Amino acid sequence: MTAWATELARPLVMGILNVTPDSFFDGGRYLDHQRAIARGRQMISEGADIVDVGGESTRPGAAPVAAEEELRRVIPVIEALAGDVRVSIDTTKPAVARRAVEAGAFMVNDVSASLDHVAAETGAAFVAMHRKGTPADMQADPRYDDVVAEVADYLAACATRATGAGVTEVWLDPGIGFGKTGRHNLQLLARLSELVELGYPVLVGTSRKSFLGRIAAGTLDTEGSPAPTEQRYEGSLASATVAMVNGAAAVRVHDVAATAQAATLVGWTRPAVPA
Ligand code: HH2
Repeated sequence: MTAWATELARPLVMGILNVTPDSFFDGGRYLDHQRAIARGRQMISEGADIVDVGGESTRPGAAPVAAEEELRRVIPVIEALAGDVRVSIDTTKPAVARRAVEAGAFMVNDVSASLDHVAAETGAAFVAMHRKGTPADMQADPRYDDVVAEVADYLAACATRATGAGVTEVWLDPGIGFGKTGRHNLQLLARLSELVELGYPVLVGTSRKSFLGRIAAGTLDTEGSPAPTEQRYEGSLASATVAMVNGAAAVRVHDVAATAQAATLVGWTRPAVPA
């Protein structure tokens, strides 16, 4: 387990900063570098422990972005923020991960779980996330015999490969919404301890995702439309809290201030807290 993350009294809050035109919640808001940097600074003041900078949306059906464009989006933002907060780079491209670490990122957050060699080379921490399929097809009828067991097996193999490659700080992420139905996401949250027991810090990202819109609209098991992202705040906070209570070492969120309060509360209500 990672010393700096586990010594802290509370789970960590990773603030999401998408420097993209098309991310499903904050797309277009922070495409301008000055706005992105200002939002990063705001998240720091709201209690973010990590700011996760991304230059390519992973939402279902998102258009791929060339490495040059992704670099143009993220590098100035990382350079501006890395002196003040731990910055992670949310990418699946080796060249972007490398340049981001040079620019000050301490962690490679990789939804494809394939950049362990870059993390090893650069000395960065590494998040391996589970996903089934690609953004183009991942939500087309995903099926598992036992989603938690499959995700745990996959992440255990990723961790073994990453440590074997020389990564010194490995994090695991169940990949909420990446090739999973609403029921799959809920099972992963309910049985998160089975992932925590693998012995690596676990990161969970539920923020504003569509299963929360389904819960808000009462359509979890139906064909009805999910409630829009603006109506998923309560579910985001509640699901992040469930994840933290069930052992997540960090949660990846858009709503930093509220989640930081929840994280503090979770930290102070852990059994080991002295009277
Ligand atoms: N979710 C998204 C992106 N990156 N990384 C990790 N480790 N875990 C996640 O659950 C995760 C992630 C998708 O959310 P977002 O960045 O808000 O949207 P988009 O991909 O449209 O930019």
